[in-house]
Amino acid sequence: MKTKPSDLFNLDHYPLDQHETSSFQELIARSQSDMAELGYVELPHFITEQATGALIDDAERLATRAFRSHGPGTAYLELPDETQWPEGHPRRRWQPYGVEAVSYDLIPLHSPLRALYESDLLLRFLEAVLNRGPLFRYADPFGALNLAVMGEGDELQWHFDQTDFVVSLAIQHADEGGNFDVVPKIRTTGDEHYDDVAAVLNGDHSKMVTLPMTPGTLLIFEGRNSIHRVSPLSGPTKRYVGLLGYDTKADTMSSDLLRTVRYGRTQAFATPPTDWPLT
Ligand SMILES: O=C(O)CCC(=O)C(=O)O
Ligand SMILES: [Fe+2]
Repeated sequence: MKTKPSDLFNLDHYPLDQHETSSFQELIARSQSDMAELGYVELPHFITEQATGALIDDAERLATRAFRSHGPGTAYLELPDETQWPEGHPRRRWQPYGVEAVSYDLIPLHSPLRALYESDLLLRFLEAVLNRGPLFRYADPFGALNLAVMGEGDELQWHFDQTDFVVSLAIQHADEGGNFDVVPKIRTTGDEHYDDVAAVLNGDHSKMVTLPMTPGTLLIFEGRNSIHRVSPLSGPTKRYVGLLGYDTKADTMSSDLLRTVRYGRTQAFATPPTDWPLT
């Protein structure tokens, strides 16, 4: 059975299907002002409670398909040029990370997470909020949609994203930690603010905001200039977050290097396997 938008989205609070109404216009205006002021828009209860429950069940099944990546990483997601940056410089600060990801090509056709991502209602809403012209789902068969799975001891290091924005969906919280911490707008395109970045890496959390990300929350986040992390988590409950890839260009693809590191493969499945593990 095909998932209907009203099964997924909390249309009473977020009238995605009624662009002409004043409540939709107000939602867009509010979201745009949050984006301009804070660099993110947090939309709690975006997903119905019932759909959130279905997403959790789905995530439990999907998690068995996750590929684990871990290691030291930098805030700039690159190998530092040691001839250019002195020791101790933020560009040369290595931090541990550990996360598992289920790539788009492994997410079954009937998955509610896939239905949500492939919904045009959601795409049109994001277009209205971001106001940068037409938006496209990533063409990349790996990175277009991910389920990020994190467990005991996992964390994601302080970093800046290399994309203009990320759309994430909170599905399940860890028992402890696993918070999404942000220092909004710590740098600008012209000024790196290395001293401020160094302070954050040294544990200065005075300008840090922790976003609650209660399950069912949709977060639209500009991560290019806002340093952020997922704090170390503990306890047996997994943290599940859906990462939805969009761009203002039609053909965004991941490199073979990124595919190898994050998904452990470079060749995508033509259709999602129905059984896992593969026999
Ligand atoms: O898991 C999250 O909440 C955010 C992940 C993140 O920052 C990223 O994938 O760049
Ligand atoms: Fe990020």
